[in-house]
Amino acid sequence: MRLPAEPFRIKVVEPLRRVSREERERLIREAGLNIFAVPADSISVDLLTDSGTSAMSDRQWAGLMMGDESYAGSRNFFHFRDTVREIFGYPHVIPTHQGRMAENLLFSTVLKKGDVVPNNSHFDTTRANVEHQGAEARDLVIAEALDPVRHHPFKGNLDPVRLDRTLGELGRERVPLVMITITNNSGGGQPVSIANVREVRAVCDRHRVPLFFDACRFAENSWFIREREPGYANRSIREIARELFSYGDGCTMSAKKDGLVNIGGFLAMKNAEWAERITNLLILVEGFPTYGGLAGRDLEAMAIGLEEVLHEDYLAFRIGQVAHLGEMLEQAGVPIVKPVGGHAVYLDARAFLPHVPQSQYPGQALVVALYREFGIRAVEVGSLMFGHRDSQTGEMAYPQLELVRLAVPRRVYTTEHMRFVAESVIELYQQRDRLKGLRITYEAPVLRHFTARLEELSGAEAAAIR
Ligand code: PLI
Repeated sequence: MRLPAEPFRIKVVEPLRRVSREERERLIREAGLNIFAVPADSISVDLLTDSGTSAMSDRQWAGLMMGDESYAGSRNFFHFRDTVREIFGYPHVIPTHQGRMAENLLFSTVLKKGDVVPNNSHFDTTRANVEHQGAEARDLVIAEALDPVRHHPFKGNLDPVRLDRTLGELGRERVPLVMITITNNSGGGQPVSIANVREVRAVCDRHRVPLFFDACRFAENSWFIREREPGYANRSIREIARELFSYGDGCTMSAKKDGLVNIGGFLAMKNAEWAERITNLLILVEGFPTYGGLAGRDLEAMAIGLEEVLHEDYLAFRIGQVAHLGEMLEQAGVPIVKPVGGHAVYLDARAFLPHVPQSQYPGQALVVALYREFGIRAVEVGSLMFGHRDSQTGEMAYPQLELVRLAVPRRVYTTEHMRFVAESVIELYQQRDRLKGLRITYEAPVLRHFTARLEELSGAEAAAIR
């Protein structure tokens, strides 16, 4: 694969501090082996998330200076609203400070206790916001998505047969809306095809249930449609996005991803009555409808970012950079989730560290070693994040996939940074036998991965815990 050169040149640089191995060893120990507690200026390449970590363009920075900070009717709101209408095609546009607030407003308005929301895979904040209303977040992704090495061009697809069955059983009284997450973050950043969206739409129509998108990475999803779906090779990314959204009734959006901004989000929809109720709630908890928890300048940066993310040179490099990282790892035999998704490469920690059982957090052990040895920050998406005690049996239950996500921020790192990451992971893979399992010494009752503290097991302890 030939990766195009970066389609930008660098005007401002942010120096990275050199941190010795001794200092990293001390910092990660003080952090209780939890990478969230390591200060960001002690990290060399930060692949914790692609959310809110984009580099803005010179046009976006210029847009900040054009911020109109009027309480009501800021000109930046109209620019933002018209941009969203043009790309997404939904008339009602409600700004929020980030994606989870859009989710919270939508679900607070349309869900009631006992409802069910089907989705290909809920992202964790989406799931938490559904459950916060006493409703069930039900994942209906296709079976291929659960096998890390199974190839499928659209591994994010929602299973229309299981959706039909769910809607048949529960009816529209219990399912106020269906969602599709593009790309499917929890499933490895995998895309959803237009054909699948059409099928899902048809099922929703049969049961008269609205369809919403979680649109965080819509441009990346549209790129994959052009690359992989028959009939789309000659369409522009903008046209594909417009068609995709035309099958839905609305969307939630964290613009911290494909809005190319550090903060921002929105809701957009067709239903005027829902929009009115959401707007009334927005005024109570977030802000006036023409700023929604943001400054005018943030709306301007978001309007410009939503346009820039559709540029084909940008997307060719973006998707290519992530694919290239995956390719370097795969060539060295490092086990990764395949095919590589849009925003991240996921290491398969179970295959990477077969000698560490899930009860000893192999994904987190990998995250700790990547930081200690090379200063790289990744995030565990496995037994630490999702492991829990089964309420019925009292036994520990672990997720099917034990992954480590290397999420690539947009327009931030160069090809050389990615080479450094690949070489580091490969070196770690060659020394994988030396890595030890971990044990939790502190955990919070919910979302424990953010604040948990852990320690490394000795060889004898590891054998005893198995
Ligand atoms: O972080 P927010 O509140 O702007 O957005 C929440 C959110 C919603 N849906 C999806 C698919 C996401 O990926 C998402 C946030 N993702 C984060 C923070 C990530 O690290 O992937």
